[in-house]
Amino acid sequence: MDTSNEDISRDHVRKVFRAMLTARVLENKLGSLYKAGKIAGGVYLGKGQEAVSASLAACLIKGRDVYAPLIRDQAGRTAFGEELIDCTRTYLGSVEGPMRGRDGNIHRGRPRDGMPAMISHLGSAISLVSGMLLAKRLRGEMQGVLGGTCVGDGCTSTGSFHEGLNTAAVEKLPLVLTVANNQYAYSTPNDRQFVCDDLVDKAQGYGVRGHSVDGTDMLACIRVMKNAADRARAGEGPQLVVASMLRLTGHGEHDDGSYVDGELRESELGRDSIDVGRDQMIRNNFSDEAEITGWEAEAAKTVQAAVAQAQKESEPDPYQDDWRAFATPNIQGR
Ligand SMILES: Cc1ncc(C[n+]2csc(CCOP(=O)(O)OP(=O)(O)O)c2C)c(N)n1
Ligand SMILES: [Mg+2]
Repeated sequence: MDTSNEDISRDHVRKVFRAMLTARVLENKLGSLYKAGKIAGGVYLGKGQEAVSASLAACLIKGRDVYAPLIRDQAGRTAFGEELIDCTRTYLGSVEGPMRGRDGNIHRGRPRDGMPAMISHLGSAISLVSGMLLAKRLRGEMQGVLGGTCVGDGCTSTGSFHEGLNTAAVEKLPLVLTVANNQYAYSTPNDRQFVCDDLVDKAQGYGVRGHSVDGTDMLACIRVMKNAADRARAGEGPQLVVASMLRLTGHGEHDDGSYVDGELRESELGRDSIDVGRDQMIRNNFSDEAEITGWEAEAAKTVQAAVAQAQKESEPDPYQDDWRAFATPNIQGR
């Protein structure tokens, strides 16, 4: 195993890679459904960012920890334990979904499982996770708890980022804040976004520990994220992890991403973390070609079943709906 962290288990690595693979199969399907006009609203994918996403969420324990996924975190959602049916029901507007068919695509969550619904891509999750962690502290439930969320490079220029990270640092909260630096905020490149040499330099200004990682390198992401998670859980306060890569798709499926620099695409940043991960799995004997092919086939079957199920379910009925928030039981008790 080419990672120096002895306490990273084989099961942990396999879990991360399978979540990445499943997310990619699901996202390919979502992209096709969007292009076929079967999805109302936007589709926002995390292609290329799976390693970062899954390796953070794999460090979190559903039911105990707090995880606030953003639009590119399908792999993280899967690693955290979100059922695929929650995703397909939300995208396809099923009343059986966690948002009861009333909220579009990525704004879904299950707060009782420690996974709040996404508010905005631009930093609101940082304060949200911090607030949930503070609540746990006040209730005396903080022992060993961890919170995690992931934002983009563009988010680091917002007031929400500053306020959220600063407060988390002052309160010394057990938070892993990941920045997926995919080099663009929609079409705005890094050099129009910030002038520090490296986003990880910002950690020092907040008095938190910073970590850098190549976001296309699955094993490196697993190692760095586990280290950051262990430190936060142990009481060292917030950890800022900056991972670099490209998104291998548009900002959303409506966007062809043609503004992305061709040289960047050809660089190491343009590698596909799934290809890198597959190679690492085989080279380090975590799995083999046949097993991975089997995982892909299984993912395709599960995704197909989740889409078919959601497609045959009803939309919400405005005359029946009680219009309360999803966290409040509705008339059907969902
Ligand atoms: C306050 C606010 N302004 C603008 C938007 C529209 N918007 C959503 S994501 C995004 C770009 C985010 O870029 P980045 O943080 O780098 O994340 P990435 O999309 O690259 O993952 C923008 C401009 C928004 N959701 N909220
Ligand atoms: Mg970005």
